[in-house]
Amino acid sequence: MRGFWQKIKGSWIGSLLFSCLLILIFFGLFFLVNLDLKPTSKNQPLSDSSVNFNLDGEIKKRLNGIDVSAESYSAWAIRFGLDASNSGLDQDPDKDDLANYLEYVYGTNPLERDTDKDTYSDKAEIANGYDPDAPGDSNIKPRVEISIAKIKILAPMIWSKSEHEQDMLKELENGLGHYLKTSAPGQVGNMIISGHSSNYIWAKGDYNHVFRDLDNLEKNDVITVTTFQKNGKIIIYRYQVSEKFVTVPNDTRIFENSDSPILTLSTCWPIGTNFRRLIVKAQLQK
Ligand SMILES: [Ca+2]
Ligand SMILES: [Ca+2]
Ligand SMILES: [Ca+2]
Repeated sequence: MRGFWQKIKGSWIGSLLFSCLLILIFFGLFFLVNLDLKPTSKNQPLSDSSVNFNLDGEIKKRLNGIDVSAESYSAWAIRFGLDASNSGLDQDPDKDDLANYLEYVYGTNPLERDTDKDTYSDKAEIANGYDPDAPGDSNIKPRVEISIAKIKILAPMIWSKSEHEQDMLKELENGLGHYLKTSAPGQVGNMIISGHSSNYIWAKGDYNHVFRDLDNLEKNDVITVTTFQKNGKIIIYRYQVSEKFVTVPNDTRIFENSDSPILTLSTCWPIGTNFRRLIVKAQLQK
């Protein structure tokens, strides 16, 4: 063996073997060092993309009835710098009483109580039907559309500013009327919407017969209420018909409040008269 080493010492084969040995030692050490640095799965810190890994499926289940735009919950949480300690769907890091998943739905900042800085908190604005993300305007309400596929209706909802009949009739020229002081789309309580089933032949506006076919609605039919916020968020609330009845205009059942989000549609009935009301009640799909 010693003879072999002496034989190749100084020869080109010796240099080659020596270089190969150096390379092997170098890569061997590199591999060992890296093995050592690699964290075990037990103490591996959560990477950004795994923080909310299991919340995307959960939010889809929870938001059945409220649709939101394409950004996943995980991507949204990462964009705002939420981490494993404060990104839970029900957590409320900015303590504005609006859980993270609702901040995600409305596109508000989960780390700011008052995203648009108009002095009203995100929660207070949403609960009262205001746009929570409309900088420079504390008074803006989102544009709202109501559609009922079964009776082929697509009409704007007009936020009524008055309880006087003449003012409300004026508003009905431009769509369906949202009764002042009743609930906002998707919010707890009773949201009351009225529309014409008929009107005088000379009456102005495109919505004089909008609720003409309201009587065709049946239990479980869907009424879709879509809100369009200034920040581009489009939120779709789906209500399902729960009951339908004809009654006198001042029946308390029409105005009765609720501890869950409900929708009441009202129109004059029978068509061409003004003595009774056809009422359709619906509940927000969960
Ligand atoms: Ca919050
Ligand atoms: Ca907030
Ligand atoms: Ca605000």
